[in-house]
Amino acid sequence: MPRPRRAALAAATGFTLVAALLSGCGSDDSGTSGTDAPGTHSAREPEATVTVLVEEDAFSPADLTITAGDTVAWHFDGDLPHGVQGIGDKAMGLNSPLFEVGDWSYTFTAPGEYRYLCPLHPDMRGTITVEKA
Ligand SMILES: [Cu+2]
Repeated sequence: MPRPRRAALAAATGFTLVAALLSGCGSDDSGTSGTDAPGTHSAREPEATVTVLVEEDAFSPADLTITAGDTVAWHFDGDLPHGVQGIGDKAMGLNSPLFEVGDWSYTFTAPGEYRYLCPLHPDMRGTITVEKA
């Protein structure tokens, strides 16, 4: 289990990123959190942040399915440095710094299958499947 302080930090980081994304694209639903207008949120699920834990020899979960617009936050907390690096053209934007302890997140806007590995430990692999929103 992550220590509460670090978990709070990760949550805050993810929220800031989503908030920045919302304001950046001029979405009209920013600032309406807390209100629940009937019929406005049934067509589309709100964006979510899903956490992948980076363990010493694996990503957990290694295979993950999300919806376009969702953010994946990788949480690093170990004794060895690890990173997230996309495999192939589709996942070219996936390229994190190396962390022993830290958090890195990426928002997936286009549907598809994104494969990645840890550049230092190529046996550590994962796949993010992004479904159409
Ligand atoms: Cu690694």
